[in-house]
Amino acid sequence: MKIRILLINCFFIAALAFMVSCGQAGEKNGNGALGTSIAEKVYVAPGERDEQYGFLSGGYSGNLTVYGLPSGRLFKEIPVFSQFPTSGYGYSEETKPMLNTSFGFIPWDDLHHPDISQTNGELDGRWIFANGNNTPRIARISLSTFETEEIIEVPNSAGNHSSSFITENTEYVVAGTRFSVPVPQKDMPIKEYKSNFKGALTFIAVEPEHGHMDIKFQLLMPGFNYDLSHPGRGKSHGWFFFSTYNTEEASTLLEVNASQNDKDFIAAVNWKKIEEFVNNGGGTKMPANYAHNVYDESTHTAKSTMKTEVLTVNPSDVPGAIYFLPTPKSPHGCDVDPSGQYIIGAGKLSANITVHSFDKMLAAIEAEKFDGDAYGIPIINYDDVLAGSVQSGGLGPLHTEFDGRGNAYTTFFISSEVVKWKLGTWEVVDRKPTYYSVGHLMIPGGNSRKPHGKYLVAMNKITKDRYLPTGPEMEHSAQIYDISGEKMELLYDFPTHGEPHYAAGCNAELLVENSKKIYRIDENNHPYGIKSPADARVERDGNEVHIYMSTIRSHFTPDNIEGIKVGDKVYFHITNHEQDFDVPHGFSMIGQGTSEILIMPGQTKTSLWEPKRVGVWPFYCTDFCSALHQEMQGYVRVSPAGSNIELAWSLDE
Ligand SMILES: [Cu+2]
Repeated sequence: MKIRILLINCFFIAALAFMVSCGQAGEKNGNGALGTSIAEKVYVAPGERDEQYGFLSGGYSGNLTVYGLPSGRLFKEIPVFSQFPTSGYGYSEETKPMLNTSFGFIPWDDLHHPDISQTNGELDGRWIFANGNNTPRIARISLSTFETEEIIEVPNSAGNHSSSFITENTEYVVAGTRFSVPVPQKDMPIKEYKSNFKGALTFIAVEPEHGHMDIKFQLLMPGFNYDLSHPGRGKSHGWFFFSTYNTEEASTLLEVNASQNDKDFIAAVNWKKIEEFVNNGGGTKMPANYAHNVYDESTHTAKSTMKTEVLTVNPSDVPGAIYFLPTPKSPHGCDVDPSGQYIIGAGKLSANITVHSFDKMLAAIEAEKFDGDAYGIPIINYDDVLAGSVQSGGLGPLHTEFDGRGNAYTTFFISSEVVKWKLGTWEVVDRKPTYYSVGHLMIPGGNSRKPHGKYLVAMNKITKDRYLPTGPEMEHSAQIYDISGEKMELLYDFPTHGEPHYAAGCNAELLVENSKKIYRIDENNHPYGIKSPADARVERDGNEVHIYMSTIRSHFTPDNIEGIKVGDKVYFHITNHEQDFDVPHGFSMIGQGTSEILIMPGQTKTSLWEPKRVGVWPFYCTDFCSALHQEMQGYVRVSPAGSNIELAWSLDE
């Protein structure tokens, strides 16, 4: 019996070896990672680092995710518009004000398009901006701390979609409305949408030194839907381009009713001209109500201020500043090539890609050759602005990025592919399938004068059959392609969070050097921070108790607190006294109606606890910080509301 099994096993092993070797020989001639050196191109060996950072929007997660390229390894999730239990963002007292809006505390949004700050049209790696669609907001995230530093709400806007793209010296970040709405908002019949609703295109000035944002002006455009936008660059610097759909101004069943016109428009906005008009006292101040939230790195605390006014500009008050470029058919993506000459409009119901010429646009304006107007805004003749059309052979073009070598890459949602074509000749030179239904794509630096044309990341909406199933829901998927050669090569797949839209990427060396490793204790100006564990104490102010607490491996100071009463509001102000890279401590309290918090070295964070029951309740460190992390704990004694137990605290008593 044993011999028979052995023989059978030998036979199977021999057969298997034969099949495997056949398979490998076959693969060598075909595609697939094992047949070529593709795997090596994304393999980052243990201890080695990726070449580039990729920042992918998290869509309805409200967050931004940081990946390494080419490995596709997830490094961090940066909370922006959503509360995030992993770090306590939006739960700690210091960060709650970041999520304040004119509608109150809104701990969620739909983050779509990140864009890295630029100087002279090149990525400078200082900040990354991102938009919240739902409750219109623009955020600025520091690329030294990888934390959200500022959020400004955008009034008179809805569905903040053609955002947050920036001009080539980060003069402005724009926030274009997707939905037109009554401005100011009022109670009116929806049927009267046409000619009564307005589309606000908001230009937010960015202060050059600290990046602080301030709404400079809002253009009140006709009531179309403003979909995507990109800044002019090089020769077209000073202009901004916005794609529109629903120039029909339909208010119902847009799926049908917004597809009636053969062409919608790309709106070309000369923002320098409007800026000049505004600087000379032009525009109308309008009452508004919007939040401006700023995080101060010295006090580790955010402050929310409500603003009450916004400067609006009626396009007809600045003649010569805005033109419409007719673009077939319900254009979605609106992209500008690295030279600033070509404005690419991808009609999502079109098979071809429309390319407008900036020079031809200027010539038509000069010659005043217009094909009528829309609400007083001149429409340039389609043929007078058209540079060319890419006969793509694909279906559903959406977005275009560039490699800096004269090539453009456009995603096709319906035919699920990336198509590479040549700027100027419009000829298709390559096409590769995506798996499946690709939306945005990103080439690091692709939205600048100097793309790093080595990798392309496609962000796909549907993942089915690419990964192990995880129930009805699967994460979306990114795919990385090598675009350094004439033909694109698919290298790797990796799952993404939420519904990723646009992404931004840059070379790692741009950020690594300025990356913050600790917060210096001597620069900690948090009003409740303490410079040393010797300053730890507990103070009562009515029913508020403030605990000035220190953490250092592997204990809290104090670790035992008595004299807390039911009904108190207990603020744990915790300073992490470590001055060593990557040693956060956590804090969590039993029965706390909020998230734990994570405190970085040298940082102070505050967690609020409202004890509801008498007893002795433990707290502990949530982040594994040392071999004795498990011993990092303490107790709070809670007495009845009226009790006269004195406040007391101790360590090692
Ligand atoms: Cu710890």
